[in-house]
Amino acid sequence: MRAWPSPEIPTLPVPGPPVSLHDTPSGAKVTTTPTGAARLYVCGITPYDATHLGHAATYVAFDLLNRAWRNAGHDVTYVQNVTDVDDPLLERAAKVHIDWVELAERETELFRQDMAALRVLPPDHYIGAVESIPLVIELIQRLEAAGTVYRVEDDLYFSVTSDPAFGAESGWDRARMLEVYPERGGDPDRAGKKDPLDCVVWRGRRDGEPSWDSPWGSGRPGWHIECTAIAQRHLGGAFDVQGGGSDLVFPHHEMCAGHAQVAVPGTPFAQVYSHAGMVGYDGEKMSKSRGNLVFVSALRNSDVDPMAIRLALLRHHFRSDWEWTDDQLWTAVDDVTRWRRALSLGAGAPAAPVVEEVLAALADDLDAPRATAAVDRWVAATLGTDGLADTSDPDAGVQMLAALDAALGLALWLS
Ligand code: 5CA
Ligand code: ZN
Repeated sequence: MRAWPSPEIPTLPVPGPPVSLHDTPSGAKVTTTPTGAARLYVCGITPYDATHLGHAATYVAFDLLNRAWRNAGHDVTYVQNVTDVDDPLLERAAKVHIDWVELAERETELFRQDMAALRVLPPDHYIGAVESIPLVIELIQRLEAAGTVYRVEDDLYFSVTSDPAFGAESGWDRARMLEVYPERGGDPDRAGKKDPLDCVVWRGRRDGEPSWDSPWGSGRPGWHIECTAIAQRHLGGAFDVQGGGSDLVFPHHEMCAGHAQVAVPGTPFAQVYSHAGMVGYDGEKMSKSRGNLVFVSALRNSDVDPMAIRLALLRHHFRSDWEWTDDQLWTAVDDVTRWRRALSLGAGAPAAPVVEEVLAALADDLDAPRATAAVDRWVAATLGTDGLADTSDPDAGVQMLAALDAALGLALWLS
């Protein structure tokens, strides 16, 4: 599937430090050590509604990782999926009487435009679930050969206990898994399952649903197997980072890890699992099913500068849960105006130590609040908010513009 156009990224004169990231399974901060290109998989959208600020926050977070690796001198291979066939998409399409393919295409296109506006670097491989059905079938055949799948009526299930490491990705106990499972697409009470936590890998055809031929009869892929198949094919085993929002810690990433580790024993799915916090609005997690959404496209349509949206997101650490309020956006609009004013002066307070601090903060578990605070201090010094403007560095503006663009994805170049 087509991704979106890549923005130009300036090359910085001084490389950034190695990149460390909090790893969900170990609970520790791990220094990533890519060999060759850094390999990143970030779970993509289920395109049944427009991109909200929660999605945007998660994709901007992993965009910081992509940029931090590049600034540290690595090439990056970035893969993202689109869950373009799944229960919520089909349910929404039926509800609003629109063809599911059309709905998926429309919302995916809007997502591309939102990501491009926010200057999120595109994935190298942007892969839909539908187009990856042959990969999914191949992977299920491997699981079948390993004796880890079984049939319940027309559906095929993966036996979670076949992965000795099952549970290690989330670190959750069974009670917690069982509690959350039904809310996140699981069916613990389905009769005939060997273990309530087993998950569907191939869902037999239902009336009114799209289906594809397979060795197990016509049907469609389960959710988790989709990401496993796409990541394994395009990134190989033990890739550097699996990313997504914290609502994917369990079951999604646990199941992906399970499928992959059974298909290729001895090779972990990913080396690091990194999770972004949940963005809330009006007291609850912003979610398509709850309907408490602020859409990126709606803000763009009301002429909000996408760089202000991006800055508002960057003011929060990506791993924290936080609540969106409209005044954060207006603060960011003011900040962008002030930053642009300082950058337009050309000369300013010394840039090199600020650039170093920005790169160091981002390489340290993507600490954007620390990075943006360093920029605030530079802006204040340059504008002389205390009446004493510091313009001792003649090239400060150009250096800062490049660093803000390359590291934070904030393009504040003056037209
Ligand atoms: N298609 C699957 C992943 S394979 C999916 O979860 N799609 S999604 O459209 O529901 O979410 C896309 C991404 O946005 C996921 O990484 C999800 O964790 C993240 N996300 C969803 N809601 C929020 C939120 N309120 N705050 C932060 N991130 C969110
Ligand atoms: Zn996924």
